[in-house]
Amino acid sequence: MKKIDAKKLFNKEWEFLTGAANITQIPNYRNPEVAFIGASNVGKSSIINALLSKKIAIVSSTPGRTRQLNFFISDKDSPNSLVLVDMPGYGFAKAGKKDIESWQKTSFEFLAKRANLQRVFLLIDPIKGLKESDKDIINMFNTLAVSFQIVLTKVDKLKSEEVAKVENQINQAAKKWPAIYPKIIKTSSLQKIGIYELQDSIVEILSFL
Ligand SMILES: Nc1nc2c(ncn2[C@@H]2O[C@H](COP(=O)(O)OP(=O)(O)OP(=O)(O)O)[C@@H](O)[C@H]2O)c(=O)[nH]1
Ligand SMILES: [Mg+2]
Repeated sequence: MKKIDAKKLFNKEWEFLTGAANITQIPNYRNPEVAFIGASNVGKSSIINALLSKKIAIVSSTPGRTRQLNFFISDKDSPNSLVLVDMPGYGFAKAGKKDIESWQKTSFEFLAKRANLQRVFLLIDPIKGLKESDKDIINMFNTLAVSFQIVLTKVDKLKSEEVAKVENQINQAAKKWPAIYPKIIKTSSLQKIGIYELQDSIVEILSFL
């Protein structure tokens, strides 16, 4: 088991590597990756910024802002580098059907065939709870054996009892999900809640590689 310092890893120089709007644009390398996925506007880009303490991913109040897979890399030339992937949000009603199909296809191909993808963090807004579109993606993770972990976002907007209720509901449903890493992380990018815990989760993944 490798010993990795979370502070060092997340305080490193991080840079935007590339964006991929289709499968041919997805970069090839062997560096470990973790991806952030979830409904449009759930807070994927914000959590990446919170993890890295810098405004590197574009955040917007307009849902559907992230329309491609965005890759952020630390220590590009080091064997210890890590890549974070900001994925396009799903369930964005205003996007055209063709666009949605194209993002879904690219996301699916990426998730299904990515050997260096160590874990996917599935972000859920507890105000909205688990939606059908979340369940669809969870089914896909279970079918493809893609390891995923659930992260609740924007917990600053709810009372802790309300967050706990959603957590319990998800834990109940999760008994039937073989691919889940069974620990829900409760976060607020705005108030920096749970961000260290999420960093520790990522460090733990890397330390076993
Ligand atoms: N209150 C609160 N608002 C948040 C938090 N995180 C994100 N937001 C807000 O939620 C909105 C969407 O955030 P993004 O990070 O752009 O969400 P996203 O999932 O990347 O969205 P798409 O790229 O459109 O799929 C923005 O207005 C953020 O300011 C949080 O922890 N608390
Ligand atoms: Mg985004």
